[in-house]
Amino acid sequence: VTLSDRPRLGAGRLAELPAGVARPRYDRAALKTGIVHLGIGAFHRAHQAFYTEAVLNAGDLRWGISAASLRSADTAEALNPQDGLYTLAVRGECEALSVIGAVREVLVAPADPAALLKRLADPGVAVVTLTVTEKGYCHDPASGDLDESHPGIRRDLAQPERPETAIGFLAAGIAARRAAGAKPFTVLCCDNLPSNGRTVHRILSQFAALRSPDLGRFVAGEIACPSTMVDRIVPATTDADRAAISAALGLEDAWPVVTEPFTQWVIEDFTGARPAWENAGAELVADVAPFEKMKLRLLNGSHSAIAYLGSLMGVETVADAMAVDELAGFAAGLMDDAAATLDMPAATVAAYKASLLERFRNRALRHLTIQIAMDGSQKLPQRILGPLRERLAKDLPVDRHALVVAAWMRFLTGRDEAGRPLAVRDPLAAELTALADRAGADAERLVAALVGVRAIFGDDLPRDPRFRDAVTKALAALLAKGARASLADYASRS
Ligand code: CS2
Repeated sequence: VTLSDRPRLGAGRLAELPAGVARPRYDRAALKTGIVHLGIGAFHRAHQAFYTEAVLNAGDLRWGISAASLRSADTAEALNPQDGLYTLAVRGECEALSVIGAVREVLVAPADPAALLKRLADPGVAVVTLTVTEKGYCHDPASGDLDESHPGIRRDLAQPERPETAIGFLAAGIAARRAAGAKPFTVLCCDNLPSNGRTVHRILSQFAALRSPDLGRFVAGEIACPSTMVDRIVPATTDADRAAISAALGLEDAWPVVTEPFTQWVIEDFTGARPAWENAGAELVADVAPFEKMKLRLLNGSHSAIAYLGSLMGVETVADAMAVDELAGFAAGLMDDAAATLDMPAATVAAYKASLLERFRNRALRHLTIQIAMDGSQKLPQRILGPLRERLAKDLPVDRHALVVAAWMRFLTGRDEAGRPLAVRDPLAAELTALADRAGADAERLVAALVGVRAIFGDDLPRDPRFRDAVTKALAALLAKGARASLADYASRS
């Protein structure tokens, strides 16, 4: 990143911001740290930090955020020189800019794990939020259990006082608080996992039990991991975004975040201390499951469909994909198919579907299909295979969901339909691309090779002839005539 010679955004320069730019209305010097966040990326900054900022603006200054990167130092290097300040650009019909002050510091866990452990042990911290992406939980996506053979988990078990993974840090923080007689924190997973709270509770308890049976029982019995449904589309920030936003501020912001107007946060209510996020629009409910299922299957499921089919066709962004009639029609059809597996009133689902199609058409965002295509092995189970299984159980056709699986398999061959390279970024990339290479461009062989990956497909799907036949047929069509022509067939069938 090359910065201009404008002065850098920072605590001492808030008064210089143009009048139209919102900024913290509270005294940042009086902020306390009440939240530790693991995995500070663009999503956290556009979502949980945005809700927390509203709580701080309302005058409750207990909830400043100490955020950590578990991998690279990039965010810390961009934000710490700005005193944690960054711009949130909300782009719809027009653009609204706010400078957010909720993040007090960004720690780099690999460089200084002790600093993060110290924050986790701080009795003033009541909530630990996480956005470490699906793969950050070191679990087996098909079963939802801890992956005990995961290299990070093995290292964290060997060296529990110097953890690397989010799970290792949580366990170490919990153990330290327990030893000091401090109240446990609440763990709030904000990633797109199925039953995310329950899943994290299971993984964390399993990990803790491997550290010691006593700690395992403590985590299982005493640590609350309420489920949440998080929703806001946040494309990766580009250099063009940086330049445009810094120019509008008149100050250099090394890492602003760009997002859409829509935002939603549904949280399973819990008894531990927490910010009054409901005053900022979050919904506190008794059961998140129906919301989460609807979101994962309608939004994320059709996102993945657009990502794989679109990138095969050379379509760069979600908004561009929505301009291709066959793709937009397929996304809507896939949502209808997924809707048959939900426990939500039909009118709610219909309104949600309409709002999604409109959000996907937002041309002010450039949400890249290749960004959404990453980590398919971690995403397909809850987005596509879950609803597919439920449709099989109800004897409903699974052609559309099978086409998404086939498009992902075709994607793994590493070339789009014009022969251009496609980057396969996935924790299982080496295994998946080797399997795809060995099978070659043959539908039967490719399906046979890939459905054998248990961590994705489990034991049941590879044995189900309805599943295999539907995927094989879809893949044969993709290979023979390409995505656009294949999609035309699905439209005529609905
Ligand atoms: C997307 C999500 O990258 C992806 O896999 O489907 O990040 C999506 O944009 C968010 O879940 C929206 O809330």
